[in-house]
Amino acid sequence: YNWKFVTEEVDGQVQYEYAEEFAKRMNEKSDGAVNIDVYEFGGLGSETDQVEQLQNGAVELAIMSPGFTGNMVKEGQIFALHFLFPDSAEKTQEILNTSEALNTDLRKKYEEHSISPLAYWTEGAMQWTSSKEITEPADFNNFKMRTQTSPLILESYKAYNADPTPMSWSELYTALDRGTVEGQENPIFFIGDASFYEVQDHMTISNHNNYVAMTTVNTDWYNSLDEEMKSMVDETVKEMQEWVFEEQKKQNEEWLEKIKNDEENPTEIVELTEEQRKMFQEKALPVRDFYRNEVSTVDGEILDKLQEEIKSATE
Ligand code: 6CS
Repeated sequence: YNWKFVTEEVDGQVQYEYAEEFAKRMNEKSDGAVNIDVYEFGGLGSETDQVEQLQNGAVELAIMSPGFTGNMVKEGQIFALHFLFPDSAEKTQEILNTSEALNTDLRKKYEEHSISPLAYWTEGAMQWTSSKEITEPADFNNFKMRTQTSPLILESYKAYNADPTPMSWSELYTALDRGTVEGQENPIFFIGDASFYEVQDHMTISNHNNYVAMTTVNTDWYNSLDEEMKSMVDETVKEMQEWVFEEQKKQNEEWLEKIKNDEENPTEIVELTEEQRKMFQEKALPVRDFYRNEVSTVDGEILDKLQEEIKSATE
């Protein structure tokens, strides 16, 4: 077997390391029968190009961020809602692992487009970087914010009165450097490894959302695997959940220290107080109605179910 696995990140970053580890495990389990070529981001185009390659079977496996599929799989934009998941990363990951709303209902929605999400996992809490300090919603007034392409992400920043622009991360360093955009959101390891902090003066520890990535496979390809091979894939995907949680945690912690101590590229870091977070939360809450009424094709059923699951997991 020869399979292709594409990621949205480069060597050393969480998605790429995931794919390498996955490939290694599959090769060992199959006694060398499965060989997976892992592709870094860039070689096969933008994040959106990669979605198409998975859909048409040019690649069998992909790590995909729901933030780039929102124009197609509307319900997947659920991950763009700020302050939806618990603050605890562990709790959030537990919900991502067990949620029926996500692993059954949302999966079906993706499968209508030949994408099977086999797992959802966090790459860490998202923070803001910016050219000026951001500690309250008013700081976002007319602020040029880079986002991924899903409409609900743009809507979430419009709720703070910001001026969001979608773009691929491959263009983001230059855009921040030139001031085409003034800020962006990402987990800390990515802010560090992609060097965004070098061209930004401020980082706000906002924990306004978790970065969720999906391990996806082409649906027809997956369904054509024999039972033994399918189980091997499923089992490896499952094992990787714990592995990647530790990997993102390690990378996020290490990069926070590196950013703090990089004297050549000083970054002003502020952590929002609970009161400040509440101000953002208030502005973000109506976006859930937008999801229910304008985005969802099933009257917000998946959101309602997920909210119930979150409630019982945190009670
Ligand atoms: O900001 C982005 O678009 C990129 N961020 C991460 C953490 N992974 C890949 C993604 O394309």
